[in-house]
Amino acid sequence: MAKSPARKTASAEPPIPNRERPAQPDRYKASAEELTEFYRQMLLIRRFEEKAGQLYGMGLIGGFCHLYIGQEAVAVGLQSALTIGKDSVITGYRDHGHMLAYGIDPKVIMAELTGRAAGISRGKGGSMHMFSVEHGFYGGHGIVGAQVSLGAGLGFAHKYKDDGGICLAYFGDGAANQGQVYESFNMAELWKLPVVFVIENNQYAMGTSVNRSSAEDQLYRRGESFRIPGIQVDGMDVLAVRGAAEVAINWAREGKGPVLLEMKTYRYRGHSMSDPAKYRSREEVQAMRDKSDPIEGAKRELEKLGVGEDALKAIEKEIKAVVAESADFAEQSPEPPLDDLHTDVLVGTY
Ligand SMILES: Cc1ncc(C[n+]2csc(CCOP(=O)(O)OP(=O)(O)O)c2C)c(N)n1
Ligand SMILES: [Mg+2]
Repeated sequence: MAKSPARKTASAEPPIPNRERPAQPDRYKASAEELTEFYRQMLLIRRFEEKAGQLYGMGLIGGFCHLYIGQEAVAVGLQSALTIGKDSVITGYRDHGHMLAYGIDPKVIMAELTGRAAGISRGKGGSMHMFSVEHGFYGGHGIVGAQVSLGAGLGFAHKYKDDGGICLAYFGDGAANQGQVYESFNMAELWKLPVVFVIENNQYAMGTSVNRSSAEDQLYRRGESFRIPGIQVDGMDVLAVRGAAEVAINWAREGKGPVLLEMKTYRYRGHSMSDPAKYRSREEVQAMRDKSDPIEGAKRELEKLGVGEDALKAIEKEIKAVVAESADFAEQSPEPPLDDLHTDVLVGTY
């Protein structure tokens, strides 16, 4: 059956009768200092992930490994608008970038990837299962869409405890077709939970493009039947992401209920390290890198703000050292002792 071609641009106002809508976000006006920090964090994620890819190739990382390269502006722009210690975050298995953007030590993330005792989940979780409750980071989930329901639960906890926090619940374009997402939307709006649902639309779910799999491919509209307003955002532009983050986070924090952000982004690498990526052309990936790379975009803006080549080179150098240090740590620190095989095992009776 022929499918109508994907619509590329979003229409302005989805029709939700009698529902206040969040303001259309402006691009964030960052100072040179703030943008330098966004640039630094995005570069850290990029270089960390490149190194993780190398370690995987060398056999030092086992199991699954999903890289975040290309999507850096999403995590950095959103995380920068959160209140650490008050808000919570939950995501899927493509989680290293989120953790780095949240200020978690690259050494313990890399050590988790190599399965070492010093890793953030003591070497037992690997790439997909990392948590940091101190940072309000609730994982790291391998079941597609599961984090959306758990995110609604985190939102419920914020409301129940009246702690002023909100939850950012991230999921992919593929996960957006999961049934539990819509059960969660319903409860979240019904109970006006402080949740920002973030769809990271990187255009593919494993090898299936969003317009091959989704009847409504304008994913920001997916909350409409639950009266959840949605905003579509250029997820390759860290300032656009930060602008939208402020509107959405304020909306949820003010008690107006959940809101949906569709971040239009792109992953440069395969779905995971074992994906030969035969479902798209090299030219498609290259065109995205050339035209929309979030790090190159931030670099151009920084130059306009008067941040010179030397300052950017110094950041490159600093990041290179941080990543090298995390890789050395992850290679040299010991594996968990054998006795640890018997700890953290949940035994229940039903
Ligand atoms: C419930 C469930 N079904 C299927 C899978 C296998 N699977 C893992 S990732 C994935 C694709 C998800 O794509 P998307 O939500 O777009 O996220 P992305 O990988 O692009 O970040 C699938 C089908 C799974 N892990 N869980
Ligand atoms: Mg996807």
